[in-house]
Amino acid sequence: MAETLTGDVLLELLARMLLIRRVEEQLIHLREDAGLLRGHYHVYIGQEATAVAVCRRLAAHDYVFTTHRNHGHLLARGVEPAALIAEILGRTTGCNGGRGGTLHPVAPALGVLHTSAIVGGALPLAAGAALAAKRRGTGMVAVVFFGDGALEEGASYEALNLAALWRLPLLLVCENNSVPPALRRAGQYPSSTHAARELVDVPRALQIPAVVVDGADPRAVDAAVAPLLARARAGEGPAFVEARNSRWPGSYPLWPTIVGEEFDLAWAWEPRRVPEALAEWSASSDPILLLARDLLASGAAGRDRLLALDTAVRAQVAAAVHAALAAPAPPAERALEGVFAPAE
Ligand SMILES: Cc1ncc(C[n+]2csc(CCOP(=O)(O)OP(=O)(O)O)c2C)c(N)n1
Ligand SMILES: [Mg+2]
Repeated sequence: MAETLTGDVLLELLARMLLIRRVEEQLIHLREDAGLLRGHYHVYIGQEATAVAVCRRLAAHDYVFTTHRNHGHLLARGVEPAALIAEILGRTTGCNGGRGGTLHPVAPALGVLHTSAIVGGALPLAAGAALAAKRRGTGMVAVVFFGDGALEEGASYEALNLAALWRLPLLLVCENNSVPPALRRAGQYPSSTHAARELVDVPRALQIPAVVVDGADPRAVDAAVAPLLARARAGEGPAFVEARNSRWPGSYPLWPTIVGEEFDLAWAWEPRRVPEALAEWSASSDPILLLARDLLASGAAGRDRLLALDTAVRAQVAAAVHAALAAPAPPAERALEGVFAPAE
């Protein structure tokens, strides 16, 4: 039985969720106001609770694999915001020296060995890392975050099957991010592009235990993943979590945009100030507002404490953006370093 998260832990999780939200708002500004992001990009806004709850349960040496929607996973894992922002802007101080950009940032020291923008691409790689972890016999696990779309890819089936056959220490976190609010906690949510009745039917067919969880509730995510990680560490094999989230209205496929106005934590107690276009999502599905309201209702924190936390996060993110913008782009003559083909 997983322990209940204390108010202090939930406040820490809230701070990490706010960090992800504020970093990504700044990325949107850097593109929309300053034209500084090249290419398209994806944000994790609305899914923050899933990453912070899963990553809090990981040990320093565990592996994390993620997707095109990776910013939240990397920040939850502990990548410095300045290093991530610099990477996305293509600066030398980025976590890959500015060579990976938004789709391929890595952080090997934190076990983030690879980020695959190929839908489904991370699953076989994570299964490989889990195999390495199993052979070492040190209780390490690999966690792979992927979208519901990844279950339409053949490579995912092969990875699931091998993980089950070889009892790999692999936690599969499928982030199903377009579920209507009423169906986040339970109930069938069939996909229009998948023949399975429910996504969890797929791993279950391969004898992989699978649970559905409200991805907007960090306590629910924690309660689901804690025993599954313990099981994987004990050699009992892979497990699958379908974390259901409801899509943020600003999450247009290629060019996310701030809807209405920038997020305000005070919306937790002043819902009438929420812009019309965000009102429904904010009330039912914004994981930060849901948690802030719970912390206030339970007396774990007051408004002043929450606002102070947000002020500190905003200052941290402003400093990170400043540092990233001050860093240079890599010089053109170093473009062929770190690639397999020899520089002629
Ligand atoms: C193999 C492959 N096909 C198509 C794409 C283009 N593509 C990028 S993101 C995406 C949607 C993926 O949906 P999902 O896995 O549910 O992730 P979400 O964006 O909803 O988080 C697609 C089709 C891709 N990157 N890789
Ligand atoms: Mg999806």
